[in-house]
Amino acid sequence: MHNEIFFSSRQGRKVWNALGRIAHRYDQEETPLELESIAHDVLKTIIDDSVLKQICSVSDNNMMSHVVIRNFVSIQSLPFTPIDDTSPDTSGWRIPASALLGLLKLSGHSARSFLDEMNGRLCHMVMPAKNNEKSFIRSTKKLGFHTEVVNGYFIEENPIPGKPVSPDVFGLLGLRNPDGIATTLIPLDSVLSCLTPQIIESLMKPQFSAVSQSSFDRIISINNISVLKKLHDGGMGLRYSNSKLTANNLEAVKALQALADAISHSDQVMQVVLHPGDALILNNRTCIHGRGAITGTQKFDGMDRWLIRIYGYKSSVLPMLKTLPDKKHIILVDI
Ligand SMILES: O=C(O)CCC(=O)C(=O)O
Ligand SMILES: [Fe+2]
Repeated sequence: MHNEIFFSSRQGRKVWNALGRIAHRYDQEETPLELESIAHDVLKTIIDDSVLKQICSVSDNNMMSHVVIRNFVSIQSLPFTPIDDTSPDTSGWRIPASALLGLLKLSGHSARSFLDEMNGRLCHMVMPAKNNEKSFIRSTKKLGFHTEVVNGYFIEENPIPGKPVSPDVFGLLGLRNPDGIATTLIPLDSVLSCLTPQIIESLMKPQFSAVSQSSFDRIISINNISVLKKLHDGGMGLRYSNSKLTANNLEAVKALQALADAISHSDQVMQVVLHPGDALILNNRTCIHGRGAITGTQKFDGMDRWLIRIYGYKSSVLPMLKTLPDKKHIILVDI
């Protein structure tokens, strides 16, 4: 099975037009769960079964670490790239947002966000921002390899509702990318093949801690966790961040260093340039990702690089999430 699917421009236009008929009726921040299921039904009538199978395989931890769909939605009109972390109030980007929601749903995932990250915003804006120093640095720096929400538990760790849970997958959709800046990926199996059995064993012991990534407004930490975890479907899952994951003893320090070395020396890094309308779904257990620095490319002229990012959870995980009563897509993490 291939990681890359190519839509013809006719198919991409079909997705835009079909979702254009429904997207204006829903606000993806208010009623995303209704929108994702309607978008799912619409996409299902457009996408053939063999492609659907490819898309679904990203949810199987033994299958594909990621899937890219080129020209998934042909972008026909778009507001300027925001410059300050806010969503544009014009509706021009609702169609791509609903396309990504529908695609995640087709892959077997429902969209969720965290109240503690950008006030619960579901569609994260990935673009250079200059609203303050912190967001400028965060949004333009090189992003070392990581998994999303490194401080979230896996379902295999039996978290009780109210504990943070890491998304199973996340989706990125390219809206603008004038400098062709790549998202970088490494599949976990290629990293594991560079580690000794002893290091793998050390990484599987609950001797690490993790804290929230910088986009969170609050520090949420989890302790006594492992870096590698056997998953329910038999595969291996990873949580990783160079800066947010710490080792709690000497054995753990050595193992984490060996992992960092394997990642930084990997010859299996894939560069995925998301052009406007390209979608990428990453399995957040079996793939690590990053991005080169975009410092210096930003112009703040409305044409800067712009991606949207949405987290997705498998249906079996949803009951483990505590959510806001009136906005069931927003996850509440207990203090
Ligand atoms: O900008 C990219 O290509 C990836 C962004 C990313 O990893 C993130 O926002 O967490
Ligand atoms: Fe990321």
